[in-house]
Amino acid sequence: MKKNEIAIIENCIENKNEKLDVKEEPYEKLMFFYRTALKELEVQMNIIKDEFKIMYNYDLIDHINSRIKEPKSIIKKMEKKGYEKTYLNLIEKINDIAGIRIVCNLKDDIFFIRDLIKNISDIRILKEKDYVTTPKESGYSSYHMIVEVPVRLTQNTIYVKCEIQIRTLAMDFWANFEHKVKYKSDQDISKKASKELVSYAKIINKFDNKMMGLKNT
Ligand code: 0O2
Repeated sequence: MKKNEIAIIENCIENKNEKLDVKEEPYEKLMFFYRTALKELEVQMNIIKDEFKIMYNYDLIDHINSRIKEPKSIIKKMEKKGYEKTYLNLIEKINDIAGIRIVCNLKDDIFFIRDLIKNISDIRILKEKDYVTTPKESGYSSYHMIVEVPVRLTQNTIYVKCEIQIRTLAMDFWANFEHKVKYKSDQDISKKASKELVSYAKIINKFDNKMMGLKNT
């Protein structure tokens, strides 16, 4: 187990293998860390957004959304992945309890933003998934980073995991729609509709490439 996970556990939970209970105080304490890390990340991302707008007159970032994963969604994910529902597994294995989404105009901007994030000295990069260069079978396209963000307490600093998703407005439109009708839907959609969604994702990918081409003319 990594040092930071021990640090979070020590601050919230007496027994690291204690069963997860989203109605109890340890869970509340744990969520304080994720909420604070997310606030920290939001500030940093908004600085990038404003800096490019004000200093360079460029809308690098269109908008930023953030959320703490709902308890029922956390439980569902742990069940789906077959993890025993303990606090330790929650901290170690669920990477997107705190999540931020950065939506930009152009595909190029995704990689530019990624590089800017990598240059922020106190953000640690743990993992990256490039679904932009290689979209998922579903058609889903987005750049994912799992990072650790410092939460500065009065006594010490603890690094907390957050997920960053970076995508274009077009990818965001597709993903939000598909999320509702297929990815998180309780009802199965037909094979035909599923195929259609994949084909629309391909159209969006072409559109994003063409828009990038226009920028460079
Ligand atoms: P929700 O409700 O959106 O939060 P990891 O454990 O970090 O290696 P993870 O989280 O199992 O990986 O998987 P992945 O592929 O990195 O996906 C993380 C998130 O990306 C998902 O979170 C979704 O938000 C989004 N996502 C992934 N695949 C798709 C897809 O096919 N369609 C759409 N619309 N979104 C997708 P959750 O927790 O699954 O769901």
